[in-house]
Amino acid sequence: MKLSNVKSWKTALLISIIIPTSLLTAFTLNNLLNKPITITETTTLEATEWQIERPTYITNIWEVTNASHKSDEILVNSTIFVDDFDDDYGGGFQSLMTCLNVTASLKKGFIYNLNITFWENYEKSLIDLYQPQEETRNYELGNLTIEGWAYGLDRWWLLRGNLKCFITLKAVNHPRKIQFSMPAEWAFKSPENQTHKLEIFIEVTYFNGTTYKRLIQPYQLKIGPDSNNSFETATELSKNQTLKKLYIGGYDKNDYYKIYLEKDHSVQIYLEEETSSLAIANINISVYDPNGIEKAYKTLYPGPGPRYTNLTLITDKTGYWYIRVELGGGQCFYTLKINTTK
Ligand SMILES: [Ca+2]
Ligand SMILES: [Ca+2]
Repeated sequence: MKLSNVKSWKTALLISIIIPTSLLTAFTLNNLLNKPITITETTTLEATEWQIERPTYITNIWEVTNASHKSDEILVNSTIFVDDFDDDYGGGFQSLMTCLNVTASLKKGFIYNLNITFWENYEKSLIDLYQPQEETRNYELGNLTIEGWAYGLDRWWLLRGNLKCFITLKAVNHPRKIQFSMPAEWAFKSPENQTHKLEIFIEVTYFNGTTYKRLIQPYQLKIGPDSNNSFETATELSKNQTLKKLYIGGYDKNDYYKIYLEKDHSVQIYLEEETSSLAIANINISVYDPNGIEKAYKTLYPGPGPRYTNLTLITDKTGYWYIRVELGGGQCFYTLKINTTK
């Protein structure tokens, strides 16, 4: 073999080694950066449920629902704060303004990402996230960066199937802890008797030092009318019960309740308007005996003054006694308390 031939052979060999190696290096780096992780365990927790009667007009709700999960590896806390009910979203939409908050921390390893999806099986509804990458003042990102998000806009409600909205966040620099909060306005255009159900899935993926795992916290939010608008469909109460955040107003003109009582019992019925909702109503409250005869009656009149009333009576019959809460005007959330003694 001539020397020149040896040289060119060696060069060819060198190139043939160098090129695949550089390709391999690039491929490996690329793979390390974007390699899909293998999740060895996915745990879906029990859904946290929250519901409320559907109001007619603007009113404060101010309710918090939350979920907490703690294991040997991870602690995840989440809350959904429902701020108010609005009727001015635009385009004839009503809406619930909410704020969602998630914190997660690990004993060892790191948080990999956080994904949140919103689903509703109803065409004319949407979740408005307020442009996450522009309106950052509404967001708390902590150790997270926004990878992607989308929601139905301009009345194109559906993203895919029942998926209304998603946001995907990647953890930065392998943090052991994340803290995140975001606004989400749930807007719906539907008749007043429509019940809406929204499912939210909060997914935290983490590396525990050995393997990747995913934890899913579902939420189910529901808003819709009650079904207690007649004697026949009265909501049954038990003795000594307190019910909060009941609604009357607008389309919901009557709430009926029933309670089984024996003869010669003393009954106290207390009704109070929840004035924190910034809404008040004029209410008539009546009590009927098992034969449908009215036995007690009170009115919460318009104007300032206490927004509560008490009724007391002694039962003279055994059977179902009825309470009717009737709207005089306006709207409000109210608390209803029943106490019975022999
Ligand atoms: Ca009601
Ligand atoms: Ca009702």
